[in-house]
Amino acid sequence: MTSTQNGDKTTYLDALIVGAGFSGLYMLHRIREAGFATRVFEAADNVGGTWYWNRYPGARCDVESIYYNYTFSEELLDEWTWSSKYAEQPEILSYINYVADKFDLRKDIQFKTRVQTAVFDEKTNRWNVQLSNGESVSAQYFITAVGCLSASNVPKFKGLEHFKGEWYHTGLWPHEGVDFKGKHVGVIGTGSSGIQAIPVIAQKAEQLTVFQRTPQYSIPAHNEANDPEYLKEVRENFSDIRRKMRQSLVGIPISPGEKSALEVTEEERNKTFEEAWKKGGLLAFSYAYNDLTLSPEANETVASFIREKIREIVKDPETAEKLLPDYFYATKRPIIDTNYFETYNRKNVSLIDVKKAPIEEITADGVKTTDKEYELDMIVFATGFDAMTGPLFKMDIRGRGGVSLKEKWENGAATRTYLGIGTAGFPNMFMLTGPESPSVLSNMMVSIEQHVEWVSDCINYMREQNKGIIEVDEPSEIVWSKQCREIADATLFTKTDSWYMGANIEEKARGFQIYLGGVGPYREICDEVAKKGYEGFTLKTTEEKLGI
Ligand code: FAD
Ligand code: N01
Repeated sequence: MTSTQNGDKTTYLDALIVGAGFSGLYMLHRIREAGFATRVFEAADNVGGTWYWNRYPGARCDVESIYYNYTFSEELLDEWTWSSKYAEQPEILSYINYVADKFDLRKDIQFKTRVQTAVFDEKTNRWNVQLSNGESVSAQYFITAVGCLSASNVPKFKGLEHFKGEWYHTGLWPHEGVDFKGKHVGVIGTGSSGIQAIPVIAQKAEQLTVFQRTPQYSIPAHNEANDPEYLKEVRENFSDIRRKMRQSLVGIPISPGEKSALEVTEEERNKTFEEAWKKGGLLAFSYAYNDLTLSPEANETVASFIREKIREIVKDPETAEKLLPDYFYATKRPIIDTNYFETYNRKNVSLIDVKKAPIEEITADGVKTTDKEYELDMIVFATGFDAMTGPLFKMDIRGRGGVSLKEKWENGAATRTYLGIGTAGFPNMFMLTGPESPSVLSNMMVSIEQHVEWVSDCINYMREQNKGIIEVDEPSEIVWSKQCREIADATLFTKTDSWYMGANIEEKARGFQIYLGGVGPYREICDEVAKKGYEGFTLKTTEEKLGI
């Protein structure tokens, strides 16, 4: 509903959703079906989120496609066929577009519109939202579906503005593509994005120079076309597969090994690791034993095995040495690749260690480290994202008393949520895959569907109970945040500088913001909270709150 008063155009909604990626689209479908007046606002000019923005060469998922899709609609599962084990970005984006059309979602999405500010009005108990096009929206519920990895990070290198060539960030890739033919290209960053892009760029560029700060463990993806017989079997058994995904630790229907890496002989361990290397995949190594992310000694067994593989693949011993990682395996996201280490055997590829000789500045002609200047026609920043809190802090979100989320969380240093879904002082605000939920340490499709379903059930419950306001109780978030930290501190995750820790952004506070207890146990906790009438939250009618 839109009303105009004194020339101000305000749209009135039951629920406003920010973002049209996997989360926002399903959220829209779910609550619109339940009869709520809902609208999505999206900065891009189309649907897709991650898969709209990240169009760099080689981009694909690292969770098998058969698990990396929506599971809420049997019809949709039957209609869509993934061509390969790990679908490429264009195929995933086509899938998202297909979903948007199938469920007629576009009519309730406003594209090219950024949510800039969202302020909770304590008089009306509604969110007043300002959009980048100057329009205003008043909504009862404010739902962020902004993603954990949607705020691209180009480090503040001195001199970038003087660079004469072209430069790109993997997460803001041009739609028309980039022609590397005959070019001297520099790639800065060797995380998942860099490792996917480097082998593809190397095949096209005249010369590729990789600027590596932290060497990475990466294992072969062994991507392949999906066998129709296998897909038939998956379809026939999907109810069972879905149940296992939901009950699992990371949203993929397999369980970690039951033994410690240290309780078997070196020979047995190497046999297991050799099989994992041949099989490939995200969990092949981390799930081989039960203590690889808990015990430094156990972790070292897998780390040294992968280092040995790198030495075997990379022919030049000096380059191989530079590529050897030394942090705890899997405490940065494990990476699966197609010919990554092999790429360093190409004559047109060179590797620069920028931990040893850091980048000083970007010059008009290229990249200057403390050692020398490298002349380049193009620079690709594969430098990642201001993750988790980044996309939330890009909006000015203000709760009770005008306090901003950024202030409340002390710029991330004191992030506090209850279940990663809500935070005290911000009534009727839900964060899909928010900080302190399993989010990025799971198959995100499982976590997204679980959050969307929990939030829509909650909003339905509120309507049934004639309640208008739901707000996290402060003690609940204190306990939840403490529990998140304790679980993380018992692992090796917090012993490594990673984007999970906020360590990739200079000015960002360090802190682990992911619930590591597993998606299965997490779902049970959330279900229990709902069953007990949303225990840990306070629910009120708007009249109660207004004191009428
Ligand atoms: P996003 O897809 O990030 O969508 C958020 C949307 O919100 C964006 O379109 C953004 O433009 C919009 N937005 C943000 N702020 C505003 C604002 N203020 N106003 C308006 N719009 C706004 N996860 C996996 O589980 N498996 C994988 O294999 C996998 N592969 C990945 C590969 C890449 C290259 C990247 C970057 C991430 C990958 N992820 C993967 C994580 C991925 O982000 C999630 O799986 C999923 O796509 C997130 O969906 P989302 O809708 O929650 O967020
Ligand atoms: O980003 P990253 P990403 N100078 O932060 C380096 C998902 N994803 O886009 O490690 C020099 O991992 C930085 O070095 P260091 C997935 O969840 C999935 O690759 O900080 N270097 C690092 O090497 C993933 O984890 C897929 O020392 C600098 C790199 O840039 C997440 O998105 C594909 C630097 C950034 O790596 C992010 O991945 C892609 C500087 N100033 C993404 N600043 C799949 O395969 C940063 N770096 C599914």
